[in-house]
Amino acid sequence: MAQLDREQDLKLILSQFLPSFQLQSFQTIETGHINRTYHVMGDESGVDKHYLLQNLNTNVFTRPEVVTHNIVQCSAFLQNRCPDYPYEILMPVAINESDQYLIRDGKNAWRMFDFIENSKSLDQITTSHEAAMIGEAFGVFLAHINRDDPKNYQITIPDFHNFTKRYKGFKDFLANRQEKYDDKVNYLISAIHQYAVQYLQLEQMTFPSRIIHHDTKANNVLLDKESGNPKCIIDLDTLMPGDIFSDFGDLMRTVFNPYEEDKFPEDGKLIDDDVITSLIRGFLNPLKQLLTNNEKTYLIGGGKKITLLQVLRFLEDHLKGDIYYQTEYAGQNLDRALSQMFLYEEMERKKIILPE
Ligand code: GN1
Ligand code: MG
Repeated sequence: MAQLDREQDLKLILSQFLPSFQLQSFQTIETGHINRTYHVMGDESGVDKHYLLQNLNTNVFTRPEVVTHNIVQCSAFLQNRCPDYPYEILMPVAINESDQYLIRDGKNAWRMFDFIENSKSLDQITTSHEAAMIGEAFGVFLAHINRDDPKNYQITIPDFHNFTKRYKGFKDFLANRQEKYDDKVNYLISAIHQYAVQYLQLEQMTFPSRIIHHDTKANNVLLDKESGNPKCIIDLDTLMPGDIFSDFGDLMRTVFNPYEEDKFPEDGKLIDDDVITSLIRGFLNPLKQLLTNNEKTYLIGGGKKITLLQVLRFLEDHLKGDIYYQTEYAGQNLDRALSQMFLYEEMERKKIILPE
């Protein structure tokens, strides 16, 4: 879409949220693979204001009202019931001071947040201190939000991290195709089959239902630009009941990987051991009281599952013609799947253990 058309669109949406806001400029934020996100800057009754405006992907989030319910439930709980919660809280902007937060226009769903100033996020972690901060940020978030009852949250994407169901779906999908695959795809398919067995077994066990973020990439923590301390947990779209392994798993997947998501080389190595230890300690410390021994025992194994699940999801999307994740070039989902598989195999080789 041309820049001018986009600007007209954004103005129209913004006028419905905040009639007195005058848009001056905007920037597209490119980090997510699913929603379209804009940093909008302008004037509101003489005051300079910045917001984050998002167009939700309704093919993925088919019930945006329910996504909004979960976010508002979480943010209101942290605001009203957790006076000791140390970070900023993302509350969506209410439309014209109502208790509605979504603008629907056919298939489109728009929502808005205050822009968190003086912050930065890290796509790659390079120091133990950074890893400790990221781990702690999610640990603290989970410790607080799990004072609430998981029953207050609805499932927005059923079986989102259910390996058993996704693996079965993947096998059925392959069985219904008569394709010949190239070497890379064949390697990925057979490696997925090989590593899947342990996770099918793990998922036979029952673990407590937790309120979890479900997308704990390192860059979903905003850090203070100067001090580097955690400032805000963002991207609460997939916040819903699940197990603790999902959230530890996406931390392993993103913090242990010194490369971009689609660039882990075949002979790549994980981040240094002390960074790994710092992440784990940072995450577990705030959760000492909450987690059961069983959750701790299976934390690393359960966490690794998320990287393998991601291989499967990227590969399936590649084979289906890139219908789910946004891509910047043809073949990117295959690159993502291969990179995540090399990362996964490095985690297997490394035999990560919980520090004392
Ligand atoms: C998607 O759009 P983004 O980057 O927040 C995906 C996550 C994946 C991630 C992989 C709803 O998140 O599950 O882990 O890409 N979100 C959804 O980088 O599928
Ligand atoms: Mg996300």
